[in-house]
Amino acid sequence: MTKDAFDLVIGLGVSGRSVLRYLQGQGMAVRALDTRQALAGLDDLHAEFPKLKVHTGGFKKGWMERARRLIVSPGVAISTPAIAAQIAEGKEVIGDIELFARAASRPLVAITGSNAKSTVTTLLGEVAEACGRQPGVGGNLGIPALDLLASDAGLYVLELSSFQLETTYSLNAQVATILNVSQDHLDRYNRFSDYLAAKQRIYDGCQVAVWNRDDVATRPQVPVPREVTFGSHPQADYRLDSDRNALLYKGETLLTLDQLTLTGHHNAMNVLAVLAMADALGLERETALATVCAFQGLPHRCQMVAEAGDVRWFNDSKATNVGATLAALTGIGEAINGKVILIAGGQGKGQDFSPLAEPARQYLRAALLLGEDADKVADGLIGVPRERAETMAEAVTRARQLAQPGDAVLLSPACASFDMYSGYTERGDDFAHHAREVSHG
Ligand code: UMA
Ligand code: ADP
Repeated sequence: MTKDAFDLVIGLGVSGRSVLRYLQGQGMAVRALDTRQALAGLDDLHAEFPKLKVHTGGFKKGWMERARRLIVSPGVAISTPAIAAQIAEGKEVIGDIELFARAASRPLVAITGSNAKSTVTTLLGEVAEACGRQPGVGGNLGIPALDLLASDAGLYVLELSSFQLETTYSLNAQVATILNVSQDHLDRYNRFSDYLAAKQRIYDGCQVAVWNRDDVATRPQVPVPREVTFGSHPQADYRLDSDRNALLYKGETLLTLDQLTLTGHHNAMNVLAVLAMADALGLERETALATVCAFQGLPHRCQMVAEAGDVRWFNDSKATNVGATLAALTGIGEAINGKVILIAGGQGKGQDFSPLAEPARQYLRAALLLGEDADKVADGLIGVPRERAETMAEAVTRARQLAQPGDAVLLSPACASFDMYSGYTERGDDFAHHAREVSHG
């Protein structure tokens, strides 16, 4: 290595900063850049890394050319011309997960999918914890992967996004899964097949692939030593038997659905995936079953936030794509006696909303649509009464007027929130606040 060789970290958000901590801890020379001119938290950055050379406001050409390798944050597309040019020159371009995979000395469980990643990652982490394996849980969720290396974990459970997988080459997970695939992030990918290909990278070098027998796109497209399946398909190893309302493993009943705190078909799938992975890791079955039964789910995922006048209010703000909203609409629609009033809309990310039309006709009393792509969502809900709302407060007030006893009001936007909020948690909190206000006066 030449005397002034350096790694260039691109993107100074949560993951970029974890990369800086890790590389500096390894004694590596690093520089960092962010294409945003006015980068928030620059003072904190300088306080944490006093000697770091930082550039903001674009890709500094000289640094891009001279860097030994580029460590790119997940939110920065590697198809960006300045990065693509370096790839074409043969430069190594990787992300934080690749650095993590090269350094981790404990078994790794890698979890991706269009939906359910956080739920499944958290629940598997809880199972591993209850089984005494001291898991390090993070990745796209919570603690960035490289920060987990500092703790004394016995096992890593990582949620991985397609963006992270794009820049990962040596994952070699002990257990890897794609939970499900539906349209998402089409503002970043030119074709759906590119998104799928990124997800499939999770199986590279894995020991056990756990895939969804109901969703063929989740099946590994590379040979893997062992495959285990879950789903409602008769041939799934871990199977939901809807006639018996039970979860089975190769015909043997593991538990009945009424033992679970979680509800809905989608959550039954999530529990099956967790049990399949727990078995693949050799975790104790009885402890795993007790843990999944007690799990109450995460906030902002079909979470009941208010109930009054026989109307229930559900916050599913984390539904940022059509697949998640379909699951919520069907799950809640089937579970209640009345109808659903859906609050949806936001940034549509180039999705096709028409898959919502049929369940919408079946379960909806009305849809109230918010945000930048409200009209596009409305176009997908043909045949259902639709109204536009300018604010969450307006949508909630109107929902209260429309709701009849036995109904549910569901915030499940099928869209990102950034046109109106800092993120899905702020959107969900806003909904919950107004829902409680109109419910309880
Ligand atoms: N930036 C640039 N140029 C660009 C784009 C971004 O310089 O063209 C800079 C921004 O100015 C900002 C920084 O990059 O300073 C942000 O980097 P980032 O967008 O990669 O975000 P991080 O803060 O590093 O967080 C990332 C994940 N974000 C994304 O993938 C967009 C976090 O997932 C993850 O928790 C974190 O790493 C730790 O691993 C968030 C997410 O929304 C929760 N993920 C998507 C999802 O779940 O759908 C994939
Ligand atoms: P992710 O981390 O992949 O976004 P989450 O667990 O945070 O996953 O859930 C995101 C959204 O997907 C929530 O709205 C949740 O209700 C919904 N969801 C959870 N499990 C499933 C599933 N198996 N299929 C479809 N949608 C799901």
